[in-house]
Amino acid sequence: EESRIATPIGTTLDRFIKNNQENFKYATGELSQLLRDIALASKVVNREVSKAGLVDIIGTLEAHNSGGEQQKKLDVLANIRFTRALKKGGEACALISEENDSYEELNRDGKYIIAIDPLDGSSNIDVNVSVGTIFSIYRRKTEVGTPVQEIDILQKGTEQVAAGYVLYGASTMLVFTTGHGVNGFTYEQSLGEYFLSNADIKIPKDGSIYSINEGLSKDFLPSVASYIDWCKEQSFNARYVGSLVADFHRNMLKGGIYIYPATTKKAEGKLRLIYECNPLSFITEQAGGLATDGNGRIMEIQPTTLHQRSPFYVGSEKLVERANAGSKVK
Ligand code: AHM
Ligand code: MG
Repeated sequence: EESRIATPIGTTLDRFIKNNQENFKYATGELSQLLRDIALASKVVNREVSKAGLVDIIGTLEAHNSGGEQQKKLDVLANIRFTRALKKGGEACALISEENDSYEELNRDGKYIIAIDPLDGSSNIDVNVSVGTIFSIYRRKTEVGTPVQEIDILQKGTEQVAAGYVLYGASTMLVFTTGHGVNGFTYEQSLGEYFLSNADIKIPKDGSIYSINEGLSKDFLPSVASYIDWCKEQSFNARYVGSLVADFHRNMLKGGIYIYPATTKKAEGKLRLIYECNPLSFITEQAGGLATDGNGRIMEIQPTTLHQRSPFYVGSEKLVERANAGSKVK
């Protein structure tokens, strides 16, 4: 049952969470706290990302004072920031991160599992192009206080209670859902606050943008190749940043399709199911769009390993439906 958003544009994230308490499942305040923890860590990461071009300069300056503390890569730093915030918060019992081979146990008394890609698209940082954080929140299946089990970790996307992303772009945004629509917040640096800027986001049902790495076209399957030909016949706009959150965000607001397909070389595509595809799929569906692996719904895939990959088709309903239909015809 849909609850309306009880918050006007311009309210702070904190107030939004308070005003919409009934939209935060289980309403115990823990999920709200988790989102606050994530928001706080994202501000720290934002500060570091925005200084990225100065790293070498500041690094040499600091080497004078602090005895040359080793400069860490930003994706590693982001992982540390988010892990620390979630550990301190205490609500999470385990963390799955792109940066770690296996999951990390946090607080056994925590009720939630977090999956995160702390800094996606990090190869773009060196050239001052947008990057993002993607996250997903699940309830644990096993009893609180006991060790985390595989059934807690390997949950389907349909089990998500919240998901979101942070886009470190021209301005920094936090976009998330708790299963009651999607809302976007823009960060105001000097005040250190996120303000509601995009309430109840809906993906246009149709669109005219396609986003795919066409450099791989020699390895495309026939269904993908003919779908892309169709996009060109329509004179669609090709837009591809190569930073998933940026490509996703643009298509969600403008209408379009993003595809990271299976190729003849990589049958599973590139993107990771648990902390890239699933959170963006939850947001997409909440915004009225579709997310599939070229066949079925992403969120119904049962994960079998932590870092498993999946082909990813996401965006406007009509476009994704058509691409899907194409992959079913032989
Ligand atoms: P990463 O997690 O190693 O940063 O890779 C994920 C990124 C996405 O942000 C982006 O959509 C995709 O890889 C681009 O891949 P490609 O360069 O193959 O087009
Ligand atoms: Mg990634």
